[in-house]
Amino acid sequence: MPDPIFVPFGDRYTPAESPESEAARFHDIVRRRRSVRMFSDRPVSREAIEHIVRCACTAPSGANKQPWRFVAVSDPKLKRKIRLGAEAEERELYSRRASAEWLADLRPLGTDENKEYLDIAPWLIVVFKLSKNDNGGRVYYSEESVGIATGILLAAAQIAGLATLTHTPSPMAFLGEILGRPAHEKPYMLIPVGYPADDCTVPMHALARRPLEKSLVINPQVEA
Ligand code: IYR
Repeated sequence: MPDPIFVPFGDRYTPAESPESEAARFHDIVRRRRSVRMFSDRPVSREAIEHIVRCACTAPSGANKQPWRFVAVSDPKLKRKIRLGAEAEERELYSRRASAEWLADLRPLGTDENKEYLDIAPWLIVVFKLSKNDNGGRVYYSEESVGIATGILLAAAQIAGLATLTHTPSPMAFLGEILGRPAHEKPYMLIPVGYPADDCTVPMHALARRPLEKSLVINPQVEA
């Protein structure tokens, strides 16, 4: 087992402005991210996708095992297969699997089993979570690690001016089969990436964010 080696924290990010104004500027960008289901077929370069995934891969992960794989798909035939696979699962969900409560919760989003956007968006990034390393070794906190990486991916796409959707057709085993992934790669999320269609609409319902006081609690004082 090699001894740990420490090096000076050199290449630090030091923004020009204060933490308050830098965070506020970031908020002004991320608050405008919307889950988009109406994409334009306008192309997005492979280079843009590479930069976005490079951002995602900076995520912290348990013991730095980086338990993720991002499979980027632009090939129309593959996208079609993915669409058909997703629609088959979603048909089951909407007609049988989902409870009445779930369907009622989805109603304001106006979603259904039709997933045309999987054909239209120029890229589908399929996120896989590794259940073990490629060399068979252990991974740790993979759910958290891949979740963080996916969050950074969404933010990077937003900064790049690209829209995304966090799509989770369930179950997602068909993605591993269509994309020929090994058994230790578990489908985690399907993320269409592209520009919104010119006439894109988004559900009003999903715009609302709770006021900060409902999400942030500071210094709760509990009597001993
Ligand atoms: N996966 C389905 C259903 C769905 C579920 C949730 I929770 C959402 O927030 C949105 C949709 C679909 O994509 O239609």
